[in-house]
Amino acid sequence: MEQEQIFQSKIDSNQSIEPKDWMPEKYRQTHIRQISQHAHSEIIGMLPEANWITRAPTLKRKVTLLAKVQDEGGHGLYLYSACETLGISRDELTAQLLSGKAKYSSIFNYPALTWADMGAIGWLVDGAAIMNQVMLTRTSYGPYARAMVRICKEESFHQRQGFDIMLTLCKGTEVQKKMAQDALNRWWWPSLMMFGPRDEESTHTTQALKWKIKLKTNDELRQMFIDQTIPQIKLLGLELPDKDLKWNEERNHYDFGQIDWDEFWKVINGDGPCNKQRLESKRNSWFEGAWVREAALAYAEKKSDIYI
Ligand code: BYC
Repeated sequence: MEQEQIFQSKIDSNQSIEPKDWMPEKYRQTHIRQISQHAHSEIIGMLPEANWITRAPTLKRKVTLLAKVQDEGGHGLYLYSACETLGISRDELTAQLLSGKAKYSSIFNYPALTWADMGAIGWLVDGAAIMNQVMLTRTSYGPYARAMVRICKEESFHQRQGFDIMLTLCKGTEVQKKMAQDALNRWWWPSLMMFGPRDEESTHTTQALKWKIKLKTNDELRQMFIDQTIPQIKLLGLELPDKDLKWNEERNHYDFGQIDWDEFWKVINGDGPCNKQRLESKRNSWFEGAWVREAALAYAEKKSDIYI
């Protein structure tokens, strides 16, 4: 009881919790869940964009996309390391992902159909990610908060490169502008779903706010994202992807239409457009890459023999 009070008072006074500090088991488990889901999202998130590296329209776009996908891999690795400080191994986390037990962000279960999707993903998906993750730089668990600082810097760059792709397409031919509009229409609703279920249906929010894992609720962040993005859509000269998007003077926010929550729950429960394909692809690369892990291990062992 006393330990629990000391722990909560640390959180209330904005001190960070470090790996060797006492923490309630539920706090530890909640972090393993959230940080590992986040890490898996970064790793699975490499797949839709990697699909376009070989088809990027110019060398400059190819190099930039390659660097972005590589950054996402790096984010996954910082996050797995932060998660390991809670007493779970990387192998256990990988096994949870490959078995389909672990969740990852719903957004990566949608297909990237055209080059404009590379613009929409960078702009909207990384944009939604930043809105959520800037808050996480001040989350209570130290290793997670510190990992988020660098991740956010890189995500901001990704968002700009995505917007730059959209801007170029919107200044281009009619066909290119149409492609940009189609990408916006398809990625808009899944991007809003990234923030999670409505507050009244969110299982973890109340406790997460108390422990300062979350500093804002799912609905608050979703609204902030919408308010920030509408002026950008207008600047691109694109049509709004939802006919109910209207500025509400009284609320000082944009009103928006109904999110299809049935679709959301279907996707997070494994039945979205690309769930099977994503996991299959990850499993294949894990098994096909076994020789690389074995070779790296043999090399490390050989090197440590030399230095002993
Ligand atoms: N997708 O009680 P709730 C990126 C689950 S990667 C799937 O509100 P919580 C990027 C939730 O896990 C972006 N599942 O949960 C990478 C829970 O299920 P369980 C990833 C979702 O945790 C490459 C249940 O629904 N970002 O940026 O309080 C390229 C009830 O929800 C989703 C992060 O992971 C979803 N969208 O709040 C480009 C950020 N939403 O676990 C970009 C860190 C909810 O009880 N995570 N669920 O079975 C978070 O901030 C929070 O976990 C969430 C959800 C806001 C996502």
